[in-house]
Amino acid sequence: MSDLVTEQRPKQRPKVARPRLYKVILLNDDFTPREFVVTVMKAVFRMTETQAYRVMLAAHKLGACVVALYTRDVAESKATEATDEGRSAGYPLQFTTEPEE
Ligand code: TYC
Repeated sequence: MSDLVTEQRPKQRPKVARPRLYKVILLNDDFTPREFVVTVMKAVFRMTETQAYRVMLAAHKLGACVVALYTRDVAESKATEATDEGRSAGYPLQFTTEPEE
């Protein structure tokens, strides 16, 4: 038999805390055409026509709708990109972000 005493290693904790997620929220307005909202969401958020149409309609009826969840940097850059698409076309379309609970 070996005389080696093997010390127990301290319990290792995974140092990979889950990053906080941020919601991208689509806000309704009275001026942006529905089809334009759908086109922007398909392009920026990689949605299908059906998904984009449903989110657009929810925002239209309720005032706002969560589009997707991302890490902070991705949420902010997609919200900015989508809002800029509207501004470039002369529409007040707005996307905001907020942290998930
Ligand atoms: N309310 C707009 C209209 O009637 C369409 C629209 C829907 C605009 C959703 C923005 O987030 C929005 N033309």
